[in-house]
Order: sequence, then C-alpha cells, then structure tokens
Amino acid sequence: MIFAARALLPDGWARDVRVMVTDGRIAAVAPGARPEPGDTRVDVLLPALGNLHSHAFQRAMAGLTEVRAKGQDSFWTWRELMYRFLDRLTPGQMQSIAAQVYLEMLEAGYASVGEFHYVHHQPGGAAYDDLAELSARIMAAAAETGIGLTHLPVLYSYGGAGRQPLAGGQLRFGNDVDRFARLVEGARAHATHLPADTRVGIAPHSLRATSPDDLARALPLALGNPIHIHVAEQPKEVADISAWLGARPVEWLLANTPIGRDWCPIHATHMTQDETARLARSGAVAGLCPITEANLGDGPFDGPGWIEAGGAFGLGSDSNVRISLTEELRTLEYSQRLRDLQRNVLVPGEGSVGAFLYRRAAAGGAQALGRQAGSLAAGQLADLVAIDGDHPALAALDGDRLLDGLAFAAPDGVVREVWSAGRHQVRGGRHVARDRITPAYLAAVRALVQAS
Ligand code: NGQ
Ligand code: ZN
Repeated sequence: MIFAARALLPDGWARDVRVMVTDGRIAAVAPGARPEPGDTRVDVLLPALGNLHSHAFQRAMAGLTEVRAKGQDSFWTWRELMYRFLDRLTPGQMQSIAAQVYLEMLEAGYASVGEFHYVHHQPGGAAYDDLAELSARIMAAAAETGIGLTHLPVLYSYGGAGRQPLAGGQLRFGNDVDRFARLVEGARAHATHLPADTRVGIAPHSLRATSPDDLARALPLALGNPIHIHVAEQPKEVADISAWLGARPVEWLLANTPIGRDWCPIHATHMTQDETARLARSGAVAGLCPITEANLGDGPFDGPGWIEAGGAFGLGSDSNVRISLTEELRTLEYSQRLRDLQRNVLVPGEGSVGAFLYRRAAAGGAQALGRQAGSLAAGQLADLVAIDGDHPALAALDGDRLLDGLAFAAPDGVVREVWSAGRHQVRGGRHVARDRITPAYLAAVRALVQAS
C-alpha cells in the first residue's frame, strides 16, 4: 500500500490517495482516503516513465568523445570512436555497464527501458557459443536492478545504404535474417527467467543497415511485440536512402511497411511536413532522445508539426551520455524554443508544457515498450515514482505546476521512490543495490578506458 499526499490520476490531480499494489499491478486507487499503519507514505506520486531507447554500453564512453579532432567532428566521426570502443567490450563488462545504467535510470525516475541491442558477437564477428549470450547479459543486468525490460534484439546486416558490407566494429553486429530469427528465439528463451513484465520485440537497426527484402522477412518475428527502428536522424542518412531507394526514409517506411501503433521510429528528425503529419497519424510513437540528439548534433525534431497531427511520443536516453529524466524533458522543449524563438512551444492550444510533456511521454513510452503502464489506474503495471514536493525547487508549486517545476527547475534528486511493476527499487533516492552494482561498473569502465 502506498499513501500519497498528492497523485496524478488519469483525470487529474487528487489528494490523499491510497494505492494498492498486488502482483506487480495497481489493484485499486482510492482518493480522499486515510493512511493506515504500514503504508509507504510519499508526497507526490506519478506514473513512472519508460525510457524507450537505450544502448547501455555507450554509457561507459561518456566524456571520451568531446575532444575536437582535425577537421570537423560530426555524428559520423563520433560513430568511428564508438565502434572502436565497443570492439573491446567483454560480456562481463557489458553486464556491469548495463546494470549501472539501469540503476541510474531507476534513480532518475524511469521504471522501464527499451534496450536497442546490437552488439551480438565476439570482436571480429564470430558468434558466442550461445548466439544470444549478450542478450542474456542485458537481461541479467535488468534482473539485478529490477528495471522493467523491453529487449529489442537488432537486425544489422549491412555497413551502409545499398547493402554495403559490414566493416570493423560493425562485425560484432552482423546477422542475416535466418540467424537473426534464431537469436530472437534465443533471447526469448532467456527472457522466460525474467519477471512477467519483460518483453522481447525486434529492431531492424535502420534502413541503411537492412534491405527491403530482409526487412519484410524480419517483421513477422515481432509476433505482436514492439518494432523499433532508427530513422531520419542525420541529413546524410536521408540522402543515402533517397539515392538508393528513390524515397526518403520515412516516406519509404510509410509506403512499404505496415507502420502503426506497435512501431517506434527513433529520432525521426529530418522529415518533411508531409512525412511528419502522415507518420504521426500512423499511430507510431516518435522515440525522441533530446540529450543525445543535442550531443551528436542531430538537429531538432518538428515538435509543433507532430503535436498538431496528434502524434504520440516518448523519451529515450539513447547514448546515455547523461541519464536524467528532468534534463530530457527540458532539453526537448528548449530545442524547440531555440529554433522557433518562442516560449512554451510543446503544448497544443494553451496549458502547462511540463504536464503535457510528462503525461504524453508516460503514455507514449508505455506504448512503445509494449507495457501496460503510463497512468495511475487499476489494472496497470505498478510503474510508479514519488517525488519530493518539499524540495526547494518545487516547494511553492502544486498541480500541473509541479510538473513544470520538475521539467524546468528540478535537479534529479527530487526523485525519492521508484517502483517497477511493483518492485520497490529506489528508496530514499537510492537504488537498493547501488553498493554492489557501482563498484563493478567502476572496475569495468576503468579497464576499458585504460585499454583505449
Ligand atoms: C547506434 N547511434 O545504434 O548506436 C547509432 C550509431 C550506427 C545513433 N544512431 C551506430 N545515434 O549507426 O551504426
Ligand atoms: Zn540509438
């Protein structure tokens, strides 16, 4: 039982709310209740967000790619460094890094994560004895931390648009569709040892890393689970796909795939107005990763066009260069203000930006992860976060303004308690297994950086 002084319910704010959690789900929500002895008492209770896009291992290279090299640095020069970094990663390091990343996500207020997982093989490309070895490591990290996992094994068959061969670090990613099918099956077998809220979807990495025929053969492997794909992140990618397929990436997806509510196009940055409106109307969830998109120089997403067309969206931390839910929210809105020279851009009509972004990202994140979550209602998974409304950054605020304070003024430390499918993993602002997980991470990251 959780007793909250204030809680964000589907139809608005309520006071003195008693929430009953059974078997990982919200069993009942009673506003205007009285606390009982034994209740976990919190101030502000919110549905916790899902983090819909992560490459966990990239956390370990945070701070290593911010030095300007000769010429001009770009997404593509960053990617070279990233490929070199991952080429030394061991399965044990993969697990230790992912565990720290999921711990940090939980402490930041996320209850679940979509792990877009593409490092499958040994350096040089030979498969591990267990084809899904590294998927199993990701799942072990999720189990250690208690985060809700939507695992997304990635199909990555080509080095670039037009079926170019894989090269260098990419050799660790490669599968044809047949072996990919076995890998997904292997990952699903490992997932049977995880909690029931675990999902295994699929992720064709990007149009440039697959082909029209391969994509058509891979899609049925989703079996109704989420399908994620990187799309239109960089202008060069749009140009390469246009030259190869005669259509821009989003245009091509709309014309040649059944893209809809179970799809999550990641980034969707460089779209025409027509692509924006049509993709939004397809029901797919735009997977926005504001901090990474700023860090990599991707450019801003067309927020006003997407919202006007009624598009769903959620947040992802992608490269994990910094894991902060509050900073994702404000970076998303600020990217729009800086481009449009306006304030309060990401809200339709009139109203609170923080409340709109938070509620929509909660619903969109849950949809993209195939999780019955995203609102504080009976029957939903108990993905919950309690924040400290007495923190100086929030103390004068109430109702939707609390969410404006969270998005624009608060440090991450306002997050006090987090439950993922009822698992109470963050208590008093601290993950329950931090003392065990963080030392293993430090050892892994120091060994990796010393070797580089
Ligand atoms: C990724 N990152 O999958 O981590 C990619 C780079 C690639 C972003 N798209 C790898 N931000 O494109 O092959
Ligand atoms: Zn990504």
